[in-house]
Parts: sequence; C-alpha cells; structure tokens
Amino acid sequence: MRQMQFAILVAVVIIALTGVDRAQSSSRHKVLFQSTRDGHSQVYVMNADGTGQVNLTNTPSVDYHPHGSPDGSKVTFVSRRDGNNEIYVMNADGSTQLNLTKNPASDIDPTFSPDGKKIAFDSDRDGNVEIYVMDVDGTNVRRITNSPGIDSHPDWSPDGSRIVFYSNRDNNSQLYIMNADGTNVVRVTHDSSEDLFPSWSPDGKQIVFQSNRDGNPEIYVTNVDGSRQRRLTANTVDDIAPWWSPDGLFIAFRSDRDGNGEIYRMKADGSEQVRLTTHPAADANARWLPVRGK
Ligand SMILES: [Ca+2]
Ligand SMILES: [Ca+2]
Ligand SMILES: [Ca+2]
Repeated sequence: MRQMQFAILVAVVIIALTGVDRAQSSSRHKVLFQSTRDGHSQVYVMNADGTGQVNLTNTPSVDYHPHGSPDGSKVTFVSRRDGNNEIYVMNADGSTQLNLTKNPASDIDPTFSPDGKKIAFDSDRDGNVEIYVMDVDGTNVRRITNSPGIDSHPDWSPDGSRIVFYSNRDNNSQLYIMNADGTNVVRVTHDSSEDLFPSWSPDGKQIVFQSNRDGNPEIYVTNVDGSRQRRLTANTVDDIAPWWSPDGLFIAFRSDRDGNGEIYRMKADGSEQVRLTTHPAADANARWLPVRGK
C-alpha cells in the first residue's frame, strides 16, 4: 500500500514538473511580424508557439515594422498606402488603421513608450535619418537626435526615461542610449563591426542586438553599461532583428538558417531556439504583442 502511495506521488510530481516545463517553454504573449506570403509585405500576428497566424492589415499596400502597445490593445506599423513610408496605428485586431505622420519623408521604425502615450520613430524629414517622438495621436512631434549620421531603431527603457538606438555618427553603426528628451547621449558598444537593432530587456538591465563582429550577423546581449557582451546565436547565415518578450523570458528574431527568412524564438540565454514560421516567403521583424490579464 505504501509502495502504491509512493508510485502515485512520483506520478503526480512528474506530471506537475512536465506541466511547469511546458508553461515555461512558451509564452502567453503574441508575436507580431511582417511577411510577403500574400504577395507583398503585410503585418501578421501569431501565438508564441507559431500557431494561429493571421494577416492583420489586409491591404493592397506594403505594411511592415509592427510594434504592440504595452496594454496589447494597439499596433503601430509602417505603411506606404499613402505614397511614402508613414507611421500608422490600428487596433490589435486590425481595425481602424490611421496615418499618424502624413509627411512626405520616410517615417519608419515606430515603438510605443512603456506608458503607451508616445511613439518613437525615425524619419529623414530634416535631411538625414533622426529619431523623433510624438504623442500617440500623431501630435506634438519633436526631434530628439541631431547628428549628420543615421540615427535609427529606437526602443524605450522599461521606465520610459531613456531610449536605446543605433547610429553611425562615429563611423560604423554602434549602440547608444539617451534620455527620452534626447539629452545625455552615451555610447554603449565600442567595436569596429555593425551593431544594430537594439531591444531593451523588461528588467531594464540588458539590451539584445544584432552584430556582425564574428563574421556574419548574430544575436548578442550586453549589459546596459556595455559590459558582459555575449553571443546567443551561432550560424553562418543571418540571425537578425531580435526583440525581448514582455515577460523577459524569450527573444524573438529572424533567421535564414532554414533557407529563407523565418521567425524564431529562443530563451533569453540563447537556449531552446525554436522556429515559429514555416513559409517560403520572407518572414521578418518579430515584435511581441503583450497579452494582459489571465
Ligand atoms: Ca512619410
Ligand atoms: Ca542623424
Ligand atoms: Ca519564411
């Protein structure tokens, strides 16, 4: 009898542990991405295990660069439907798509601030690529970088006080951090490679980015002060454009390791790299769409 009780206890523990493992191997948050699978670039969303892939924009225009609002209710993205690159916002189900920029320049790379009230983006409206911040209704636009180089791809610190970006102002593209008003610019990486596409960790301590320092584009992580830089991927093809999940557990990115651009997900330490898309078209620019509650 005691032996049977022990066997049942062991079985219960195994089932419980397996359940925990399964819960940690995915995420309740969703993944936004862009794909040309419907003939031209559109914005899609899927579950964090790759199921349930849905075209959100459904337009004849080119739509790309999606980013989800912190409460998961909105998606900002870029569209060319009005003749040039503009920042748009829509509801997370794809309804009510609105042009926020309405500027003849190229306006790209939008990211919501952590309080959901502002959107950072980059634009060449003043002659070269600079980073701008606007309110979520498109008003109150202000430029926050001013260098003759390319200043691009802003992402906010979790407390909203700072913005990480890449710039080639000092020759090659490197990571920089500034206050959210553009003051106090600090260089984070100091190498001769191209360091691109930074995304801030939800705990505020690290930044994930892409670099070709080891010969081809791979995903790296650094502490915010530039210390402890380490590589998470190791393939001879492109591993690019990483984005940290809202729960801090995962990093989504694009890899060409299976012959064409696909969205992958790995744990934040680089382990358990899993492919989420399986389509011959180009799938790129994964960003997480937070799912609140539950
Ligand atoms: Ca524009
Ligand atoms: Ca610039
Ligand atoms: Ca693909």
